Amino acid sequence: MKPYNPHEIEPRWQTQWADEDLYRVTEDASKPKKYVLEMFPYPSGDIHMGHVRNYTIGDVVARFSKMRGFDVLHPMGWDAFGLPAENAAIKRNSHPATWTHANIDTQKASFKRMGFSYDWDRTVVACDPEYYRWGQWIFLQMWKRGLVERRNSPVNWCSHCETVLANEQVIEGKCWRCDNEVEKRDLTQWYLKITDYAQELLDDLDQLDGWPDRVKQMQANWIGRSEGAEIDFLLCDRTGNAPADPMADDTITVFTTRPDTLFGCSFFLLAPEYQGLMELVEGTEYEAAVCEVVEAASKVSAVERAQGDREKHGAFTGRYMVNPVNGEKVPVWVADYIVSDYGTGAVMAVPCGDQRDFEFARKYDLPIIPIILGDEDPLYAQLNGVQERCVTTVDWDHAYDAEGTLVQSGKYTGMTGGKHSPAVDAIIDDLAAEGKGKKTVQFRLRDWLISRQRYWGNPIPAVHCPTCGLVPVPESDLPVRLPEDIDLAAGETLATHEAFVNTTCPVCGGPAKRETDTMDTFTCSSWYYLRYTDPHNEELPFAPEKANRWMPVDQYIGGIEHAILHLLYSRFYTKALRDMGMLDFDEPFMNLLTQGMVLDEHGDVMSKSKGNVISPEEMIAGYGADAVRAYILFMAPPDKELQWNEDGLAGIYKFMNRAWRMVCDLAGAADEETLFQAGASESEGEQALKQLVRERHRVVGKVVDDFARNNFNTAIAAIMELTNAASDYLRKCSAEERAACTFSRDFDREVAEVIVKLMAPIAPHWAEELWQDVLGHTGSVHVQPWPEFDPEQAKADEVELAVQVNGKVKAKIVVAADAAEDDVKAAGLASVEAALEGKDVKKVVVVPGRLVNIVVK
Ligand code: ANZ
Ligand code: ZN
Repeated sequence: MKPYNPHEIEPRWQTQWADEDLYRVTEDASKPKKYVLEMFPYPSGDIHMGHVRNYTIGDVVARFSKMRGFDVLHPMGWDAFGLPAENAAIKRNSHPATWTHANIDTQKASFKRMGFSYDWDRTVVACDPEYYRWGQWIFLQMWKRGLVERRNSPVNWCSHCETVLANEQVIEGKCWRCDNEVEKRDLTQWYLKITDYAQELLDDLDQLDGWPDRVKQMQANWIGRSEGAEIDFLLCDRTGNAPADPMADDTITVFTTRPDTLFGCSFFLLAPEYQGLMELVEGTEYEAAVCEVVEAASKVSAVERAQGDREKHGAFTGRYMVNPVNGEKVPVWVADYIVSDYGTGAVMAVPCGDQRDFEFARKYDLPIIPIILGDEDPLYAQLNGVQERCVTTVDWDHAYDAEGTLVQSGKYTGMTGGKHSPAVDAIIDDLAAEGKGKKTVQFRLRDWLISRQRYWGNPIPAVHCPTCGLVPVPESDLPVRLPEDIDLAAGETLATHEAFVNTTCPVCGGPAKRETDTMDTFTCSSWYYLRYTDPHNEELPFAPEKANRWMPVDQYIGGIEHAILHLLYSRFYTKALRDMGMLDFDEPFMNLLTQGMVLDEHGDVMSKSKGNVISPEEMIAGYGADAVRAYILFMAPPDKELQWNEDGLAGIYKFMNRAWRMVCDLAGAADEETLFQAGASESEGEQALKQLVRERHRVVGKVVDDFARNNFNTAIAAIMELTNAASDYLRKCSAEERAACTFSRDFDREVAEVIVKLMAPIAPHWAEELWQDVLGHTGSVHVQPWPEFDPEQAKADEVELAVQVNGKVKAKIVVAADAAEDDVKAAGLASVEAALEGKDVKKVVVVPGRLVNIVVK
């Protein structure tokens, strides 16, 4: 018998598959399509276990789908723009393209060693002008449709990366890439108006049944829809008098989700960045204190400032606003927990109902007027039904933010207040009738800032002309190519590269300057999955009919770190392209699997700095790629963490050797042409054979179910059970006994083939060698149809049930698999007769196939 030698067979099959072009996409419209996609990697060089896990999962799904009769698209590419390449180039005094392409080559070789079934002809490389050209084209179409805007506003700046960042790239106030504290700067930048799609991005999460709830929840929170109202307050003049002309443009509008609390507004807050704040205090005694707060706030990120537990800082401006419901004058303060880019940047502070306002009021000794109470509050008896204000402060230790009864609230007194309460509607309706407010919806989602001040990205196709202004580059001039002759190490940038910058205006032909910002690399990853459907198209980013055939992606696999960033941006791009008539669906990814992390032996995250990285290449060198694949799939459900354990890998390797021998034995037995005839006795051997027949059908059915639910670990466990049954059969069924059975000699061989096919998606080289060399087929196992199974034959004749008395197992019984429930109950009761002596049986419950539970008193 031929021994299993992964190091010999793996490279051999990899070469042969490539020579045969086995994984070329067929585009066979007669079959149902399946698009299996793993998030394309950043080409950082070596692959790590996270890659191996991600791409092994995708490969199993792709191979299984193909054997199940689907027309499969399973591509791979490289998210090849970005800072690491640029930084590496500066350090090495070379070009980012050199570093990037070298890494792509290394990584691609590793992927080949893993035996992944990609159609390499469809590779997308984001830094390739043939690809980024179409990213520019899409940008121009968005511009035409009003989805592109260039505007000045405070932005997130990472001084370490020397570029601005999108909101999504600021994680708890820090740069997502380098962990540096992010600062605010006022800059003119390019934005994509993702907020135009805020409502749809939220609503369509409901279509995504195949996404983890956690990811949908994170997106919903990020989009952050709040229903509320905008309410206008009048600004008093510097002497504190309300403006004589009530239509004066001295109004400041607030956004509130709680208009029902207007009678409890005891001060008014502006964000430190609020436009016009300085005007309010200019030249007054309050100016210095206000400036101090503004100054201090500019050093802390907005995200951090908005966090509830942070100490709040503020200063009085000396000015007053008029509360529109009762004409009361309330003082205006600047407060650092108010952020400028949410709502209007102005807030009506209601310390009795809002915890942040409550803390601020306590710190600065401002009134906390009780206007909403729960009936358990001691004040309730005193104030219930009282319309006029008589109590102006409380001794509470925190705000009351639940539903309650309005008190001291004029004609609204007695109504139920709280978020979405009747009082909210009543007050908004009245204010709206007087022209002082209106219902609105606020989203937390901001427009996507896409311009970056770095070289290694997709150039924004725009020209600044002194005569014509900002002009898009004509489509026929695309791509705007990155200049190759740039000396990054010497500090050269696109902005200082004369040959790049100086151009002519496409409108007037006069001298003009190119835009020198490049696009966020997340623009590249927002549509690459569409390019795979038509990768060589030279007329368009993709032909709509191709994308519409393959899309949406049926199974997408990637890390949870993209729960918001990439997944939200891609959903936006898809919707924008749909509205351009390029696509006829709403959502790009139907099913999303976020794979769990691979941790080291101690459960720690692997990192180069900790020196605990387990190298996939070393593991492949030791056990072969197939064992690494099988191990990764077997050790944990794909969405759970996986703690590395080399003994486990060795265990899987042993199993593969055992199963290999089993297949060889079964194939050998078939060669002997042993004929099975009618069995006479219920011998051990015949039992083992019966069991193997059942297992053969049961396991095929189970693997189909498990694969469909991405439960690869339990599928492999089932395949192990099948090989155990086969081994039992070979051990117990002697040659003579085989000669006394009804089964044909083909059965041994059938079992061998079933095992090989079930393993094919998991261990592709192992299976291919057995299929072609040991079982003697010509043609690849990977294009064979999946084995059939008969659920009837999978049924056991008899099943063993545990018998419990009050939850404790007391006996085991064996009953016919199709026994009636009453018979099972009777058998169960009989088996524990002694234990039931003198007891009162209250209830008998049968859990089919598992147990009989008897409840006694
Ligand atoms: C009065 C009020 C009373 C509020 C009350 C809350 C409770 P969400 O739910 O997140 O949308 N707010 C509005 N703009 C703000 C800004 N730019 N910075 C900080 N806070 C701001 O939050 C809406 C509430 O957050 C608004 O409703 C406002 O406070 C505050 F019992 O108005 B509320
Ligand atoms: Zn940074």
